[in-house]
Amino acid sequence: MGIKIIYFPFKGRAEPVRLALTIAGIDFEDTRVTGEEFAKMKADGVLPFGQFPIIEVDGKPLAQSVAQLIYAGRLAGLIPSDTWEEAKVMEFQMGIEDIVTAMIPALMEKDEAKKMEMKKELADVTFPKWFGYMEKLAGDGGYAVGSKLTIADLSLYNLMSWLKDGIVGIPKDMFDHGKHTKLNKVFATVDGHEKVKAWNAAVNEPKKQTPH
Ligand SMILES: N[C@@H](CCC(=O)N[C@@H](CS)C(=O)NCC(=O)O)C(=O)O
Repeated sequence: MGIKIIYFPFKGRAEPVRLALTIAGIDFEDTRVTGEEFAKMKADGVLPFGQFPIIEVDGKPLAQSVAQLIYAGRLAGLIPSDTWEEAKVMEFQMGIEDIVTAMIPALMEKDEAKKMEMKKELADVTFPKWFGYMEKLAGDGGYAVGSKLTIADLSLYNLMSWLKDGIVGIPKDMFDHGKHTKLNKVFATVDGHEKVKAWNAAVNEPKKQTPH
């Protein structure tokens, strides 16, 4: 089986899939392309929703990052077999999707003054509210759900890492004020995973890039 992940040259929505496959030791082609190459693929009609990320499994395309993560997560054993636990993982996962969806407009805004205003709203209102929900929902043993690593941990880790790495206009210490103990524990679980440490050292550290 050949898996190829095609995305922009940053973590973004592709990183949890990259991490799931890395943790499982499943080989994949990590293809990172420019905006021009993306535009060409979009114009050529090879992206089912006209969006990245896209993965190809034996040449067959799969869009939508959550569908991709479910696919990779199953291969990697990062989705519980118990139906209720699986639903709880997806509950957490979709909460993360809601936060990402809420933050994208500010990152894409071109007008600098408006962009900073939108980021202030994120920092002051949106993030405290949503990460407050996630903190309540998370388990206290270092996992979002249950007592084993799941795709929800990888997605939370990815989102928190964007914010901890630093996005202009959003305090990078937002998780350091004692309000997100459980979320920080999940972050530490993933960050301390041997395969994730090796991946970060090889791939992310040399070219730290964060959304703007
Ligand atoms: N629900 C989709 C959202 C994908 C999405 O918004 N992708 C962005 C990049 S992260 C994109 O392709 N933007 C360019 C465009 O829509 O033209 C997913 O999770 O895959």
